[in-house]
Amino acid sequence: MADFSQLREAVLTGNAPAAVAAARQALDAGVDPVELVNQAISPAMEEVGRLYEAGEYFVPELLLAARATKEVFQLIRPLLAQKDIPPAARVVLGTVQGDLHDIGKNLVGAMLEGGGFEVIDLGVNVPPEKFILAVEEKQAQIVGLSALLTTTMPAMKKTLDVFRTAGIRGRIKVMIGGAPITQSYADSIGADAYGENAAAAVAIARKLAGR
Ligand code: B1M
Repeated sequence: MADFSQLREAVLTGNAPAAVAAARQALDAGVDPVELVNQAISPAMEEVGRLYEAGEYFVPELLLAARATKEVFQLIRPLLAQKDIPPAARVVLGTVQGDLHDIGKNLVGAMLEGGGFEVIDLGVNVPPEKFILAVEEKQAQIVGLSALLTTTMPAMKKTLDVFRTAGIRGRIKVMIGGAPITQSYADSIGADAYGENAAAAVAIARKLAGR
């Protein structure tokens, strides 16, 4: 396995130029971008979250780490898109209304792209109607909802309720995820699937797409 210690360290310390340089070096050495996300970026950001919860990191450190990750994504996104695989399905992805957390959602999006899905990322604080417009416009088969706050979990239920009212629920599969989400919550609101992490999200999306 490749040595990702420099890249992990650069993300942890929020050093965007060093993170991009380490990522570029790994890619030039032939490392698969999906492996890079899985083995370096994802664990590094999970560690950043843990350090914040432990009171060792504060908001500025979080934002710097998030920026470093974002810049690495800018580098690897075109490479993920270049992979010679027909799209497994179209996924409309977003963080639900009221919630501004996007690091985990971005990881999920990058991993889905790496797994051959076409991802339409609507960003954060996405109202149900915006998901519906994107589903209609892009003829998407899967919708991915992310939430990081217990206070925005009900927005997932609301989003599903609006899908039902709008008559699109039968046409799409809905996967939900985020730190406070559980399988039982997904069952309780009638989502089709729960993804525990970005790697699991890809496997689940494949199942939902019938692959
Ligand atoms: Co906020 N925040 N935050 N925050 N923040 C949490 C979530 C919190 C647990 C921290 C804490 O207090 N311990 C807490 C929520 C408590 C609760 O709800 N019970 C919290 C709070 C309270 C808040 C604010 C209210 C703080 C305030 O202003 N007083 C505020 C809310 C803003 C808002 O959304 N309206 C806020 C703000 C912020 C920042 C802006 C500073 C920043 C976000 C920056 C950004 O996202 N661009 C931030 C961060 C970074 C965190 C923590 C520290 C880290 C989250 C993260 O990025 N984790 C977080 C504590 C924590 O989780 N340890 C916290 C790393 C990421 C890789 O993991 O997002 O879980 P995660 O994603 C995983 C899985 O969950 C899963 O896969 C991902 C990759 O493996 N997954 C999916 C995620 N979405 C998925 C979708 C899927 C499938 C899997 O399918 C579609």
